[in-house]
Amino acid sequence: MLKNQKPQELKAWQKLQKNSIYDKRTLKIRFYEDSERFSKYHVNWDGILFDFSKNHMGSETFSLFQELLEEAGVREAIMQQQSGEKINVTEDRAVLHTALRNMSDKPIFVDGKDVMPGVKASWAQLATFSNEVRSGAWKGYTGKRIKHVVNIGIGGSDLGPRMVINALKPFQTEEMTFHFVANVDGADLHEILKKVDPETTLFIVASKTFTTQETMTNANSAKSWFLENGGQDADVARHFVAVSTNADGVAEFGIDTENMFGFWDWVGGRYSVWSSIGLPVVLSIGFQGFQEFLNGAHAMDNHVAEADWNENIPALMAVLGIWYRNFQNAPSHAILPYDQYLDKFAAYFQQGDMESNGKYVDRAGNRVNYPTGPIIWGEPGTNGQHAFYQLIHQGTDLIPSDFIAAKNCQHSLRDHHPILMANFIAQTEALMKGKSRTEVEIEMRQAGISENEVDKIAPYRVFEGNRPTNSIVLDEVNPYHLGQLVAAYEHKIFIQGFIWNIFSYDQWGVELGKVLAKTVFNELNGGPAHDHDSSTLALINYLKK
Ligand code: G6Q
Repeated sequence: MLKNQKPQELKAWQKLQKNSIYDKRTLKIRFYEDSERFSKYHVNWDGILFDFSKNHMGSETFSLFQELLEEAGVREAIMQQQSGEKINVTEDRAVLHTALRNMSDKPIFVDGKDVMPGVKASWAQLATFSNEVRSGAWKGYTGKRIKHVVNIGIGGSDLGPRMVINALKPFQTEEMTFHFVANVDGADLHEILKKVDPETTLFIVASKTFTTQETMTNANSAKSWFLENGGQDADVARHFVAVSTNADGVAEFGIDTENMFGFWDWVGGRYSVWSSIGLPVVLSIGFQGFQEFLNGAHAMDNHVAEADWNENIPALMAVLGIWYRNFQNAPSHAILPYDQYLDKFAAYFQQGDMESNGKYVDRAGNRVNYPTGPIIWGEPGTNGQHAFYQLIHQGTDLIPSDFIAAKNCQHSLRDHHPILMANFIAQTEALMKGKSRTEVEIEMRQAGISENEVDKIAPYRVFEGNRPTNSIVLDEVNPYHLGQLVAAYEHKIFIQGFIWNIFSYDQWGVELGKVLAKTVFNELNGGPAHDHDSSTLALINYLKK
């Protein structure tokens, strides 16, 4: 069990509190005073450059970060997680997505049983099935190969494969197209069904519980569509497979459990892309590619467990996040990938982070009196520059941001890449430096603007700067480096949740949503009325009509 400790009682936390008050030098001054700043505050490890020098910290803050990680016992917590302890206390489960990418020979025990043979068996099942489908040996009911794969799932059973498939498009087979249906809004499935045909489509029904209303509704509609458009009951097995932990539910739905890819209760939904939930990824890039993805994550698992704090990428990301959230009042954190293939990355970690650390009850069951998980948001650059960056540059909130880029691009339009990279670098520089009143005035005078106008407009054109950023540069977005990157964020989330003294691996807020809708649904369908407030009641009656 992870220890229960109030962060404010840690000495390092108290020292950081003081440090945040007296060391207010701006980033610009810090860089001016210390020409070695970049060399002190970056990590270059295994194809990833992590530059955290553009952050509000000096050498004292940096040592306090390390002191905090040490005093809190983060090293031990990581061990507890990776060795299969039941750290998800409210659900009485281990948290072992790291086992899904355990490429070492080390066994990992849950309730006295090594989970690795099961993990390896699932790899074998994924490899065999994906080889058959990718090669065309797996045929649809009219003897044609599979050309479309439709993943039906939501939340953790959707966002992971969706994000990875997008990120690794350059590695994708050209034989198949991949589609995702998540929303119970029929429009989602309807639009996909317009693009596919029953003879060549494989539906993957992905649901850990196999009870989720949205997924079951979409799966049933997809099955009806299949049967109404030429498929027979006996053909379902060639066109529907399931990824789940619930064999009974799968059988009841009518999918042959031979065609079921299992995983375990110790895999959280939002951490499940490494399991059979990654099936669309395996079909897309092949099992070898998937293993590279796992390899990258495994390397990061070792890195977080072993690297010294001053060069430990996830640990540094975590304490920097705590620094801004708890000591500088930052309500949100932006993830800004300068890579179009990573266009779902921010959305993916919006769930990963907010569902994990959006909690106000600590590990002792008490309400916390300090902020926990920030709002996570973001979009790829450069698009965001023409939209919400305004608020990052000149808004009233401090928004620490992660800029993610790749040194080498994965397309042939080579001229574009230096432009993209120039924008990424220029933004981090501008956010850090800002533009002073004097600079603005000189610029305006040089442009021949009248003194009167300079006086009037100059204040609006001033940028305070001093906006912190991390820059994360991968050699390229390939399966290995993507695996590292995703795992780095996962570990960051865990370390933050651990220090905040909350349980990062349950999601009672999500469970609530799953139950609430059922009551209202029954009422909308003429079921007995429940006691509601006037607004809820009026809405129900309005939609009933
Ligand atoms: C993830 C959450 C949630 C979950 C979905 C789908 O950590 O628990 O996003 O993944 O609600 O659940 P099923 O996979 O059980 O359908």
